[in-house]
Amino acid sequence: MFSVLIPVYNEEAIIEANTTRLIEYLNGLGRPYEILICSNGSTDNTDVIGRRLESENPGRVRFFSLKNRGVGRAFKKMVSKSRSDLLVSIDADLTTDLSFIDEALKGLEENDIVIGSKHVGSQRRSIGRKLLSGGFILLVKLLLGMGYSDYSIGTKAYKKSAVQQWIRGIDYGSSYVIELIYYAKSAGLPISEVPVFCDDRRRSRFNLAQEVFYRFRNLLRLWYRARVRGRV
Ligand SMILES: Nc1nc2c(ncn2[C@@H]2O[C@H](COP(=O)(O)OP(=O)(O)OP(=O)(O)O)[C@@H](O)[C@H]2O)c(=O)[nH]1
Ligand SMILES: [Mg+2]
Repeated sequence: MFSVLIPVYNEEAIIEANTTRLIEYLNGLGRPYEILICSNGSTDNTDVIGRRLESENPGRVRFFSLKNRGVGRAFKKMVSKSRSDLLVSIDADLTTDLSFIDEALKGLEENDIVIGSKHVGSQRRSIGRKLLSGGFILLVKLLLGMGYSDYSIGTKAYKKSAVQQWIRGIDYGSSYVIELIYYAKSAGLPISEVPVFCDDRRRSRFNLAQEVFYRFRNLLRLWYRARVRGRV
């Protein structure tokens, strides 16, 4: 059994069609699964549709709603509710190839984290977003000495039993990804990186200016705790 985790924020336009597409894909893999969807404070009909998807697909789709925003909060909730040890996180817009899921499950046989990377794969995203994430990846390398090339929330897979020890302390926003990868790497856990194809030209759900500031601040905090004080 494995769990697919999807954070959603105001996704009323796509959540139904994309969940249906995902179910079709997952059925084709021929192994038991559950889809966990968690919304934080969506202000459109996402929660209504999510609850309906849950009742139409009992046991297969589980929907959760939290009051406060933050993908880290949603991740924490889904990890605590998941019924399997294999967690695959994807974005609701399904802008990366679904084949990542199958690849990630194979990768988790030997690794505790699988990083799907659009930078070693290929991507169709706006130049601004490519530059921003490129700059961030470089900073992570300089400050933390970590050379992976994608710290976004989508296309990441985790073995719950391996990362559970850090879940309580992760951040409420998207920095939880880099935290988990950094903790796992520091602890010497096996991590693999696989290329993914991404075609994402829709507007981000994140406020990009705020997100850049937030990520940078958290990266500095992690660097200070890890490199200066010597513990995280
Ligand atoms: N639960 C929850 N989900 C969120 C929140 N903000 C964004 N999301 C979801 O996070 C996923 C990624 O959001 P996108 O807008 O596609 O992000 P993106 O800018 O394309 O992300 P990158 O791949 O990093 O470029 C989507 O499924 C969103 O609905 C939030 O506050 N809470
Ligand atoms: Mg997107």
